[in-house]
Amino acid sequence: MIVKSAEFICSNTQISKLPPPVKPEYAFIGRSNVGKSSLINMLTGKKGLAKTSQTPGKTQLINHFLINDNWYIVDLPGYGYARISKSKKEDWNKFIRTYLDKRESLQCVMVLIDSRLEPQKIDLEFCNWLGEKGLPFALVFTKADKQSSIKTDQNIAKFKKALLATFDEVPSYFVTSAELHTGRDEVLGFIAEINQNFVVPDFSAEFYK
Ligand SMILES: Nc1nc2c(ncn2[C@@H]2O[C@H](COP(=O)(O)OP(=O)(O)OP(=O)(O)O)[C@@H](O)[C@H]2O)c(=O)[nH]1
Ligand SMILES: [Mg+2]
Repeated sequence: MIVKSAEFICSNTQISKLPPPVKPEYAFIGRSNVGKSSLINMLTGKKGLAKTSQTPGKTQLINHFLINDNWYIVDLPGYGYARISKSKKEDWNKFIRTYLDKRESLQCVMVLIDSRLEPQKIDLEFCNWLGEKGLPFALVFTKADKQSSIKTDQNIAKFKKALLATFDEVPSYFVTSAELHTGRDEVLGFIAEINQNFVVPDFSAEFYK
């Protein structure tokens, strides 16, 4: 897929203020600082599109970006950020989980996993929650430039094995580096294929007012 245009549309805390669900949408989610915003910038080829930061907790809202006037990338706040208060964490849970569970046009949740780490409980729990809700997801291993490909492969193998404790099969997965542009064609190709089969879902026009 060639990305001809990528534009910021809106930031939201309210689900009813999101754009009407008439275009296919892909949510990028993962632990705080895993590289969600960097990956979005790499995929779109626009450096400053999504705000990145060395400080975890940068992205706080549901951010919609329209690609090629045809589909949405959604940048979400990270989970598992230790320094936010308990009540804020609960807010995160409610708000993001409601978005993921209810968004009619959401085609696939792109779950970002830090390729440098052994399987983390919080990531596995999140995948299991997606599985329970029947939400399609793919794994995107990030920051692959930070260690040898052998180490990356070992961590991916461990993650797959851990998932197989609760899933019958491993979902699609991608190895990426925002730094080296690794995995760009693969992730965009995956999305392009799903976009081809998109049918505008039933939704309440009253709700999105
Ligand atoms: N070397 C390397 N660094 C990366 C890569 N992706 C992200 N980073 C760095 O990791 C840090 C966090 O990146 P962000 O893209 O802001 O992460 P995020 O997941 O959006 O973070 P929050 O919005 O705070 O949850 C930044 O310092 C990035 O430069 C990568 O592929 N390679
Ligand atoms: Mg971010």
